[in-house]
Amino acid sequence: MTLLAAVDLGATSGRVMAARLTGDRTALRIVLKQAARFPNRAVNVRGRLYWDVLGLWSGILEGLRAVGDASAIGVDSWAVDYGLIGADGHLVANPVCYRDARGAAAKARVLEEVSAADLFAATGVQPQPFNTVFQLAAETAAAQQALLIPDLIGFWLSGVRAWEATNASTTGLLDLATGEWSVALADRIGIDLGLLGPVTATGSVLGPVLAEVAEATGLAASTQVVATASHDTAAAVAAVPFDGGRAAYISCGTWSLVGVEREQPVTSAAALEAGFTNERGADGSVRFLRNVAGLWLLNESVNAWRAQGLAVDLGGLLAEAAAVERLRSVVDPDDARFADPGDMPARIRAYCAETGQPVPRTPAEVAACVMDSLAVAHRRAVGALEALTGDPVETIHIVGGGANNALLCQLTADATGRIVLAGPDEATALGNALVQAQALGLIAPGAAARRTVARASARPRRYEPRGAQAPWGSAVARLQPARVA
Ligand code: LFR
Repeated sequence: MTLLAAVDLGATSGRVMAARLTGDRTALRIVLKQAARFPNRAVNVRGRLYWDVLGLWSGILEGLRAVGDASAIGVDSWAVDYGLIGADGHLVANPVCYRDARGAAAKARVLEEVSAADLFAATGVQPQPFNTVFQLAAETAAAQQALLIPDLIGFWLSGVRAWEATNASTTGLLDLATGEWSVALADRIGIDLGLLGPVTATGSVLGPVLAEVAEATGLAASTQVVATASHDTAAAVAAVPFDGGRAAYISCGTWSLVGVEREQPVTSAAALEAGFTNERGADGSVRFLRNVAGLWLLNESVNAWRAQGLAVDLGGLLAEAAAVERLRSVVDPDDARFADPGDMPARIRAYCAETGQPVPRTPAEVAACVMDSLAVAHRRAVGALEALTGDPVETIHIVGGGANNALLCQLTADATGRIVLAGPDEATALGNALVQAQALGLIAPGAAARRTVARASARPRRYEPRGAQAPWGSAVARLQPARVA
C-alpha cells in the first residue's frame, strides 16, 4: 500500500506524518502515523519577529528519514509568510513572522493609496495586517523571488519553484476573477510582481526529490514532491468529512477559521465589514471564512504561566475550567491587544477590568474565560455566515487540534445551538495526503471522491447542544464594539 509523507508546519509545532493509503479502490482510507514532531515559535531579534525556518528544515529532514519509503511528499503550513531568495537560489533573509509589527504600519500606508473596499473587491481577501501584500509593501531586503513557506520547503526538496494556488490566494495579491496575480493592484501599491512566478495548480507534481535530499533522508530518488493544498486551512477543509447536509467548518488550532465551502465568493460590503475573506479551496472552490483568534489565547497563557514557573497540565486545566461558572467574563478574542506574543493572562485581566466584568484570577478562571469567549466568537461567526450567505448552517464540523478540546467542542455546540461533529484532529495532514493521492492518480479527481476517503478515514465525535441560547446571544452583544469602556 502506498505511503505518503505529509509535512505540516504550524505556528507552534511542525510534524511529519506518514500517511498510508489502505483498502481496495472502492473502500480506500488513509491511516496517519506521526513520524516526527518538532517545536516552532516566532523568535524576537532586535524587535523583529522571525521564524526559525532552518530549524524547521532540520526537523523535516529528520521526519522524512523516519517515514522511510514514501512515494511522495507534500508540504503545508500557515499562510501569508514567505522566504526571499536571491539570484543564486539561496535564502537572502530569514522569513519574518506574520505577527511582526511591520504589517500594521504597511497596511496603514497601503490603505492611503488603495481603499479596503478596493482591495476586497479585487482579491476577495479581508485586509488584515499580516497579508503578504502588506508584508511585501514593507519589505526592505533585495531579492529575486519570494516563495511562500511551503513553496520554499518544496523548492529545497525538489529544486522546483512553485506558487501553489490555495496559499497564493491568501496573499491579498491574487485577482479574484482570474486566479492570477493582479498586475493592476501590484502596480498601484508598487510591488514588484517579478518576485512571484506563475500560480501553480493545486496537486501539481513538482518532480523528484533532489539527490542531496534523498541522501540526507534515505528516501528513494524517485520520491515525488507534490504541490499539495499547501495552505494548512485549505488542506484541513479538503479533509472535512462533510456528508451532504448544510454544514460549516471550524478549522481550530492557533486560529479558529470559521467558514463554509462555496462555489462563488461573497464580496459584499457587509462581508468586508464582518471580517470575512474568500480563499481558494483545493478544487478551485471558495473558502468563505472568518479568522477568529483561536487557541492562540490559551497557548500563550500556558506559555506565560510556565515562564512564571507554574507547572501547567493542559488536561487538568481544562477540567478545572469546565467547572467554573459559565460566561462570567468574556473577551473579544479578535481584539488587537491579543494578537502579539506576550503575557496573555495579564491582557485578559486588563480587558475584563476595563469592561467592568469580574477579573479572572486563577489559571482555571482565565482558561474558562478563553473557552467561553471562543465559543461566543464561534457563535458570532456562524451567525454572520448565515446572514452573509443566506444559507442556514445546521451542523458544525470542528477539525484540527481543537477537535480534541472536548470543553471547546461542547461549548461551541451550546453557544451555537448546533450539533458539533469533532474530528479529524489531523485534518490538515489528512487533506495534505488526500490531495497528494489524487495527484498520483490513487484517488479519483474532485471533491466528492476525496470526501468519500476522508469520511472512511475518520469517525467524528458528536456533541449535542445543551441549555438555553439566550445567555450566549447576550454574550455576543457584550463583544460588540460599543461595550462599556
Ligand atoms: C492557520 C492560518 C490561517 C491564516 C493564518 C496566518 O494556521 O494558516 O488560515 O490566516 O494561519 O497565516
